[in-house]
Amino acid sequence: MAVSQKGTKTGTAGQQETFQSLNPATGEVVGTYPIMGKDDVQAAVDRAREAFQWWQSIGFDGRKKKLNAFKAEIARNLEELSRLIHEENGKPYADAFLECVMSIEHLNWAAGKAPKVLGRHRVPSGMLLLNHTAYLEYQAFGVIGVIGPWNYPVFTPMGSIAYALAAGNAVVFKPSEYTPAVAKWLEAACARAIPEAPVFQVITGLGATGGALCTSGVNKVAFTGSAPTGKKVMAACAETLTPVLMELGGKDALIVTDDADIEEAATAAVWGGLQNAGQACISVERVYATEGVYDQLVEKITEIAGKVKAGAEDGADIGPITMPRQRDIIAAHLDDAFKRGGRAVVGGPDAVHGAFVDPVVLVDVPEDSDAIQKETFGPTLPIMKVHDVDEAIAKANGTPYGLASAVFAKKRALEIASKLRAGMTSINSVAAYAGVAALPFGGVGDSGFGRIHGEDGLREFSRAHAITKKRFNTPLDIMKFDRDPKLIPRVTKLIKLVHGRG
Ligand code: TXE
Repeated sequence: MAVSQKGTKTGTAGQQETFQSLNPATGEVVGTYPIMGKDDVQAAVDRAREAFQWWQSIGFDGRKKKLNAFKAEIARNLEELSRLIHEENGKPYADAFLECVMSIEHLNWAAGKAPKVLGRHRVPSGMLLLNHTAYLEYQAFGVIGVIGPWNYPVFTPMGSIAYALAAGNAVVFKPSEYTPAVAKWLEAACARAIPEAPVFQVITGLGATGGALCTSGVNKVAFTGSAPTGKKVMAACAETLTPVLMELGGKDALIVTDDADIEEAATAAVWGGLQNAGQACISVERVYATEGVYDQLVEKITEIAGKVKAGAEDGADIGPITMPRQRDIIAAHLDDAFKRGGRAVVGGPDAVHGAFVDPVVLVDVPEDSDAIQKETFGPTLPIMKVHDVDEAIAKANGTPYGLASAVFAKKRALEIASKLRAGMTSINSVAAYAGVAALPFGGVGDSGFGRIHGEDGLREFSRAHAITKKRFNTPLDIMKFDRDPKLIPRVTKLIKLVHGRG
């Protein structure tokens, strides 16, 4: 049986090559899928282009009804989808369930808010053009290509899919080769809810299939994955000036100050760092604690994290590492940390075993080591002592990434949050922003650009269209050649009167 997943070409179905997705805990085959080539991808995009025409024709209200039916289809079959995620991605059922529930919330919000956020509305036309009515409307791009990851196989791509569909686009989705079954499930659910046209299709394959999507003539590509692959996607899209949205990795910091609630901070740090075995772009990957609370925090985190169990059995808190080669990265970061003086207060050098990685809490790790600077994407949590809040902020901002962050503090919490170079910050919790549909999600620097979720997420999948409508003529019309010679002096006077006194 093929145990390595990515790139495992397992055979041919007729002329078509196939690949398998495997249960990362057991190695059992979850499904066999075609490796789609350029022609298959093009055919899907062409079908999407046609579906887009119908999707447009039913308007915002029609789409809202249809997307609510899609949402209901997911909600009615929540257990089945959660079990499939558990099987194909490896995460515990409860975590799979949580990501489905959050995705339903987002689908609901996007469908409900799209008419108001994107629909045509009046904006002030200003003093010089008061004889015009000004309108702003957001129009769909057409077909959006979504390229997704495996770590949250529903929640992450749905951040693009739901918002792109609600904005009036058709979507062609290339899921990660580690989680095609989950994507096909979503496609089938959407087809049951919206049988009229394939507004949401899934294409399966490896990296080259994603590459083919980039050059297929889609009107925008929303990519979630690693920065190196993101650069390849951008380069491919540059050939056709196809705009891109980049949701890349992170090295998120959690700051704990002297006036924080230590019990709360420790509980959240352990959850934020270890849940989904640390395989989240918004995982807590570093903790900075000020001197006054450092010892107490390390003690509390040690106590809580010491009880977190990795395994496939019921009751295990974290599952296997989904992508086999990630285990080498985690092991290398740990190795580097230990060689450079780091110590484990939970777990140790033998944490990586088989498909699983046991939680590791580290202290005394130098700031320039891989465990502090690079994305580990595993259940490891380094805690660093800092002299004061300013040092914590400087260190939190000291990597090329800038996705999310968390602050545990009382007095200066909002001030600290505003100084963090990150797209999102939760105060006295972790990852709360991801569950607030109205808040945008995305990063800066090596964490990418563009936003999913919220009003920004809806606008990300549409283009602004500015319209003016002249209602009557005024003597102040300077936009013609045969204007009254006295007009410019008059307007000069007016402008000075209105704007010249500041
Ligand atoms: O990502 P890739 P992988 C990080 C995490 C992990 C690393 C690699 O650190 O170790 O990325 O994970 C498709 N043109 N994140 O290998 O390679 C590919 O098929 C177009 C962070 O999964 O970036 C898959 O569907 N597409 C992240 C998707 O890109 C291509 C979540 C992601 O693959 C392609 C996951 C190409 N040339 C991993 N090559 C997050 N931001 O949450 C590959 N793909």
